[in-house]
Amino acid sequence: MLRRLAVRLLAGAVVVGLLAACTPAGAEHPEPAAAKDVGVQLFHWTWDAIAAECPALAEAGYGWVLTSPPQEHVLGEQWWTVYQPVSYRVESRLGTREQLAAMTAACAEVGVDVVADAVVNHMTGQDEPGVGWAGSRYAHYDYPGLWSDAEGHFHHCGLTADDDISRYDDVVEVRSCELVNLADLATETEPVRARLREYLADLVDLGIAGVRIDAAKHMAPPDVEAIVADLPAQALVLSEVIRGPQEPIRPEEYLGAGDVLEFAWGRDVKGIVQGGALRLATELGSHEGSATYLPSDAAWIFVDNHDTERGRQTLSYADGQDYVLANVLMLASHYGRPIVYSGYAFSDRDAGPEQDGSGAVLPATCPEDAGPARAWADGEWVCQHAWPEIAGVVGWRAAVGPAGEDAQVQVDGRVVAFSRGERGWLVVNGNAEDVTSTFETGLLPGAYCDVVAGRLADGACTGQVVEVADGGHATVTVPARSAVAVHVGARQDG
Ligand code: LAG
Ligand code: CA
Repeated sequence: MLRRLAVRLLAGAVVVGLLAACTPAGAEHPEPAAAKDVGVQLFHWTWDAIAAECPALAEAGYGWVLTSPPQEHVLGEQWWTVYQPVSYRVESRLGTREQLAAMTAACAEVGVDVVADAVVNHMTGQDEPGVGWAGSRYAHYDYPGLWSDAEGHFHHCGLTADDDISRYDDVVEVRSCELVNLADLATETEPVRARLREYLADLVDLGIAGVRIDAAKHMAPPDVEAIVADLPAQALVLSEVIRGPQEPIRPEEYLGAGDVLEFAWGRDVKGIVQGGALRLATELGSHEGSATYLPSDAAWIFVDNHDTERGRQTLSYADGQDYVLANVLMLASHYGRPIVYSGYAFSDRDAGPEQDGSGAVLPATCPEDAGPARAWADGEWVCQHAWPEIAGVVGWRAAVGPAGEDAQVQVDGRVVAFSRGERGWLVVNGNAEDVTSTFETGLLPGAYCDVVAGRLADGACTGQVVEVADGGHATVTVPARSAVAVHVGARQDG
């Protein structure tokens, strides 16, 4: 289903007559939409910690969680050991099979879906034999009872000196050679596909509602389609296909398997936020903007993820207020659907999360003052999803629902306002100074609480109250490089 894009960019006008000019006094406010399309990637959160967090996620307005890979993996402290599968036993340093099932049950109880990261392109990258987290023995191309070279389960591409991928402009190499020495599964063969389907079916039995397909670019689209073929129709499938401008493999090729992660959005929004012309963010993915984005209804966007926060292509928690602005723009976006990222602080790219003596990951906890201004020590859980500014706008998105016919954008210089009919209104300020202005909000008259800087607690707003007058006008101060967001679910006089 194609969602209608109703972006209207009206440069240079502070107040533009949009929506009905007057609303009858005392008209009924609409109910919040209670939409559930915001995901959150809880990178390296344990199953127990996610289970404990789900009520807060539901309360904030998140619809689903993306976990780190749940299968048995190689030993080692680095974060990326979980991307080297040893078997498909659901037993990892993030928790046991029982804990995973308990997590999906606890989250389902509060209406939050759990989506697992599925590593199905490859096995380990270890040249020496070893033992995995759950005790399974393995060698680079031999996983007893599962995969072996003798049975033809692996690719040996023979196209490069060490069988490693070297050229991303060669489709065959990208899909049949090894990604950083990781033993590459022969995903075009039926036995391999069948066993991978079995793994995903097991995850579904454990209550998993969808999968991220790790390294999808490194498998041909029919392989990915075959691997996800038996998932329930409503399951979320997120293919990870990193868009490379000069590369022949296009993310669009994977739409037959389900939805696809759009890497371009996070890369493009970084420069836009740093430059301050926030209007440009509303054009990302629209026809005027870039014809190269995935179709909106199949695209998932993100400011950063665990890979990009370790590179320089996107913003990350270390960018503080710019990161908040980018997240607000994502959550207000008419394009695609958003995934908020939440990880731990690091200065070494390889550093894993804090672990106990056995290597089990310690449960995540969020500091009380988690937010853009805090200084983070290595290993601390950054809890971006709980930063008040981000969580508040997640609640805004849940309350206003998907952008429909009533979705509008108004631009005045570096100030951009998003209107969502009578359900909500949001404004971002790309200037280095506060801006006070009178806006046409489209809202019914009333006193609304700004959920970026404040919260409605026991009927009182801890931040700015936006007084909407008859006709929808409101005079609002938008803090420098920040935002104000109001919605029908947080009315002081409601
Ligand atoms: C992904 N998407 O396609 C993940 O998002 C990404 O995080 C994974 O790489 C990659 N695919 C493989 O699943 C990560 C790290 C790599 C790491 C790899 C395997 O970014 O740095 O490679 O996981 O653990 C590491 C070393 C390599 C080494 C390899 C094999 O960095 O030097 O060759 O392990 O031992
Ligand atoms: Ca492959």
